[in-house]
Amino acid sequence: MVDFTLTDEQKDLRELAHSFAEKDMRNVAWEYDKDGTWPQDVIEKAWEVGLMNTHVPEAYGGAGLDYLSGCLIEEEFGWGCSGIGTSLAANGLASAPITLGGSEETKKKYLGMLTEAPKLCSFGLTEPDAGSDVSGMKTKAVKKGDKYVVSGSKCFITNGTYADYFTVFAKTDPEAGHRGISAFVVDADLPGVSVDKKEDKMGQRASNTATISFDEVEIPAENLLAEENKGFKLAMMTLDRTRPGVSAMAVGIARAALEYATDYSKERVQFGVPIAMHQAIQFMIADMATKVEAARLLTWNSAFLLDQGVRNSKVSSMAKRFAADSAMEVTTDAVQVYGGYGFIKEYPVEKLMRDSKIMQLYEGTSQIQRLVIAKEVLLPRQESTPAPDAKAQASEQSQSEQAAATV
Ligand code: COS
Repeated sequence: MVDFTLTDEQKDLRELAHSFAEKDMRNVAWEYDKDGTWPQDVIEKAWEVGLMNTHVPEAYGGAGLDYLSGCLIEEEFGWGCSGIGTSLAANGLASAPITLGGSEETKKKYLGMLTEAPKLCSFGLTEPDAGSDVSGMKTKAVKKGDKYVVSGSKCFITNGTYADYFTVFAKTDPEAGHRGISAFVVDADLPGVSVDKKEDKMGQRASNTATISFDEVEIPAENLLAEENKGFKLAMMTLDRTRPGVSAMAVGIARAALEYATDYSKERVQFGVPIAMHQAIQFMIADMATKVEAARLLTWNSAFLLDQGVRNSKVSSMAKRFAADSAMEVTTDAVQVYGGYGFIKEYPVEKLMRDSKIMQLYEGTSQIQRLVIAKEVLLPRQESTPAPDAKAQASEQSQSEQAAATV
């Protein structure tokens, strides 16, 4: 039996995240969205109050929070502004490969960097010709003595312009398909690293999305994460751990849209009564509320499994698929409830509709999630992937030792 009764600590954390989302995100969200401005001040405040890097283990200065707690925070980020929320959460994606596969030295240096100051890091997996098809990447890392030389280009990199370092996936054995990919930490200030392009996006405009190029960048061999040629698995294990957070952010967007639509339906009068009195609107509100609730339950379950040390690939993809698609549907319906006003920027729901589209695209499209789900249903994998984190910490076994053993 699953019991989702939140602990007092989790309730306090949710309250903290909600009040931050209300006071420091929502009230500036539309301004940042309009100009596509980088929310540096919000990032610094979030870092100060402890709402960033929450999964970094305590040993490296982080909060070492469980995944369910992380989802509580990310739902509030989605509710406040998912554009700013994505900027705040992106360190979690980029640092997970280090937590999972970094040596003790690497973890001390690069995880410690995030907790000592409001620094940022970015996850470099996607390339112009390799999005869903991770194995098709062209970026190469060639071993030369005690260094690797990295060359290639990564696109759609969240926080790319402002990152202090990148976790980069590159081919170390180009003939070996997914078994020839390795992962590295690359400092952003190394010669040969350049930020080429900041994207002008439809939604989540407060988040920074850039193309990063690596021109013969020399990195120390000890910046290799996990073992050589185990990078594909490291990427998949990372995404298993971060998709619950993305799902939670989608739940937050949908919840915000539901709240706006509900309030509006009680105020807007047509045919002599508030439109909430019309069954056509009631049925939409009922479906929207059901989707929010179902998406949250799947999301919490995907995090709960991780917190129990159970492999969550299938449920993680189910949560991401369902929550992202639900956010798109619920925000579209919210615009419908507002009628013509919903299409106008002066009203809040058009931003939510634009913001939710990316939820169906980043960290794996809804179609990729279905591929993962189908594979897991048709060919279930037997091995379990230990969740790092709270439990591993409790047993005082280093996360990387545990996880790297399975990468
Ligand atoms: N955990 C650990 N290992 C995993 C894993 C997981 N969740 N998923 C797959 N693997 C392993 C498999 O066990 C297999 O190992 P072997 O080499 O020992 O056989 C290997 O990885 C390849 O797995 P699989 O055959 O399932 O890979 P496919 O190429 O069929 O599918 C997809 C890979 C399409 C699912 C993958 O490329 C993917 O997730 N793409 C989307 C990437 C994405 O989300 N991009 C967004 C970037 S972040 S914004």
